[in-house]
Amino acid sequence: MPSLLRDETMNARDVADPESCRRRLTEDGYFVLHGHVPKAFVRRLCEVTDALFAAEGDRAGWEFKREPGALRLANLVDKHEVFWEVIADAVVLRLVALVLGDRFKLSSLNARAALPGCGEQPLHTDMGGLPDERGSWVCNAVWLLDDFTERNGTLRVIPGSHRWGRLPGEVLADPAAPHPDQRLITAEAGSVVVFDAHLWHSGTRNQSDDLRRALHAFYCRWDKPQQQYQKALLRADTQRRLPPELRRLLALDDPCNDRLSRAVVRRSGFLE
Ligand SMILES: O=C(O)CCC(=O)C(=O)O
Repeated sequence: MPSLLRDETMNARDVADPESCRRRLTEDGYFVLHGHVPKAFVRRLCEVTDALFAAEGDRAGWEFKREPGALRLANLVDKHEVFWEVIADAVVLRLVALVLGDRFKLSSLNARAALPGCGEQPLHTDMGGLPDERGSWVCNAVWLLDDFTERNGTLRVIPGSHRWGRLPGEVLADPAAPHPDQRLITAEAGSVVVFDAHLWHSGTRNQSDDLRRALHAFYCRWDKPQQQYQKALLRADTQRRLPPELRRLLALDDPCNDRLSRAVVRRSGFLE
């Protein structure tokens, strides 16, 4: 297996100045790593993801939640080693640390493919969470497996909304409606959008004839429950094969995480 920490240096084009990164994550709530993932690796991720969609069929996503209008896969760390490189990407982890501080863990790794004619979501925060007295506790990294365009559905964000201390459902008459401050993030396949997941955001409608695919590498602060309790979901054989740095990232040997995550109710920002 290639090195898990695939890129030790910040992407020179996009992350030339870590202070400006921090400022953008703090002020706007998101940062786009354009063209971060090598094309061959994007192709490999697409192959494996498509094969899993085909193999899991109607059961796909059963470990978490189903979404009308989109295909979803959950528990991906258990399903192929190629995903181990996704969750451990050094550049992405450095950005996640700017949001969550140095002590964080993977909360879940899912795939989402918006179906043609579908895919619009209400504005939400992930896990329906607001920052607490320690600050932000959720951070998402959306890995684009296809270009995100206005035609196939961009990721929509409301810059700065992670600092408002309110959930969109509490404030907006219709969280699915266009918002005056919304920004539509377009980017090419292989880009990664890292965002403070208290940011109001949503998928938008896929108006193309093809699937629009992405991976969601979702992280949370050490003192919060995982969205998907990795220790319960990963097969014994997977757990045995994982290298120590990934065991740490997945909190497999963390009694505090066991207490927090064992009995957790599955929480999305908007899915029932
Ligand atoms: O795929 C996207 O553009 C965003 C998806 C999202 O926010 C979610 O599924 O919670």
